[in-house]
Amino acid sequence: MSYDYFGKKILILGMGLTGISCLNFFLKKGIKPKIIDESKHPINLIKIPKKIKYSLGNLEHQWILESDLIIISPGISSFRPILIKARLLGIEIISDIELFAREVSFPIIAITGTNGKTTVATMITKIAKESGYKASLGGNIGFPVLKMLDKKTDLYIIELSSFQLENTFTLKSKIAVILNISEDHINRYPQGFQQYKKTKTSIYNQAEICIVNSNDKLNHLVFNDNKKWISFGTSKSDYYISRKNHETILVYKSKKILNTNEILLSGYHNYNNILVSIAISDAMQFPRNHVINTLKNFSNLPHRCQIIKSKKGIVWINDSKSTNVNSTKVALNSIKKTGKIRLLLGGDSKSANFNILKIYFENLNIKIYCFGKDGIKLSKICKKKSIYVENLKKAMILISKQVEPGDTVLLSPGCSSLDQFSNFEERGNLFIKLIKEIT
Ligand code: UMA
Repeated sequence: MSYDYFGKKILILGMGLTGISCLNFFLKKGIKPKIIDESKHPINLIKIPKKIKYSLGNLEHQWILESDLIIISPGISSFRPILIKARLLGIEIISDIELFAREVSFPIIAITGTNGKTTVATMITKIAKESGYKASLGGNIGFPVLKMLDKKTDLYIIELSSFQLENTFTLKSKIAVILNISEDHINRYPQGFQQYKKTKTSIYNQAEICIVNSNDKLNHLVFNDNKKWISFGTSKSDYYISRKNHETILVYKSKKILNTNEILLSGYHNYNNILVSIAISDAMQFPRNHVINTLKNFSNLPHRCQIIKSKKGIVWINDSKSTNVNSTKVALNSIKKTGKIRLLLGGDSKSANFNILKIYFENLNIKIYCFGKDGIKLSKICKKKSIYVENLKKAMILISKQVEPGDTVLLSPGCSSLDQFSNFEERGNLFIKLIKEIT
């Protein structure tokens, strides 16, 4: 079905990455939408051509109720009263994903989940390219889906957040995957976790092949409709992880696929990401040898438990992407524990409860270097193993004097970087630079 937007009053909400991609999409079709942003000084204002009417500072605008079609950016809640009112008046509100879904003719692999989406989407893109596809990767990963329409492509891999799924109705993916669902973004959903979960599972609505995590309790789904369902997770699933005799093996229907000793990534969450990537690849009939080779050599994405150096028996790991306490927990669970762990923890803790780390600190052979805005507070979680240092640089100078063969130096701050850096990338890059200077 081809959609005709001519003659419609179109309004875009949000001037971020999504809003600008939607604007360009319509401009290429010779259509001039209006655009609203609640910020008085959105950074993308310079990207708005003179001929486009825009309004800043307030969403409560008459334009909303006068529109035929509204494209909403994912950062804006669909449950805002004015948008509920617009819907009641019959005004269509859709996401950029919906616009994209209406345009594409090549297969789509759609991936969502609370954690791991970027890793799996990146793995699949690599495998698809190795297998000869001109694969494009976009979505929540930071590259709006509409921009993918400008690329020469024969396969789309899209990472989707629940926000993006909220106003998406006709996405017909070849494969839809939910990696996992745990509590997140609950403040955005008036009916709480169940509503978040339902939004996520809408990814399956019109998919051909659905890949489900057997550990997620998705009781409201009907599994015997005319779709193909593939499961992973528990030992009763099609794909699962088996741990026997100190070995961790990825298995498909009782047949061994891969021993985790053969891969660069570590940690149970990563084995799960690899397992799902194999399930997607099999469903796409990517050649197994390309799949296994790519996954064996896949190392962590920048700033995510990324091994920067392993020399003289010392491993240096950059997990600067860790901006909440749970991600530090995952990092501590995933690293190999040979000698002492030297953990760099700190920044702005956003008032989170760090006490869940206490038990880890007490049981591990660890020294914690706490820095930044909340460094002093964090050093009190396990006083006898912690030290407060003003900033990352000073902490690294201290570590350079104390580190010994067998140790792992882990930057997994568990905090926002904004107290001392512009973003987590800048924090990670400084860590990498300091490693080079020290070693
Ligand atoms: N704005 C309003 N009112 C609001 C919220 C935002 O007017 O209530 C305006 C802001 O002033 C700003 C613009 O909207 O000018 C920003 O729009 P946006 O927040 O939707 O962000 P985009 O730049 O369009 O980026 C979005 C995703 N952001 C969010 O979902 C918050 C990006 O995911 C995504 O990469 C991008 O589209 C391309 O698809 C980021 C994200 O944080 C990485 N995602 C969340 C997550 O991963 O947890 C869901």
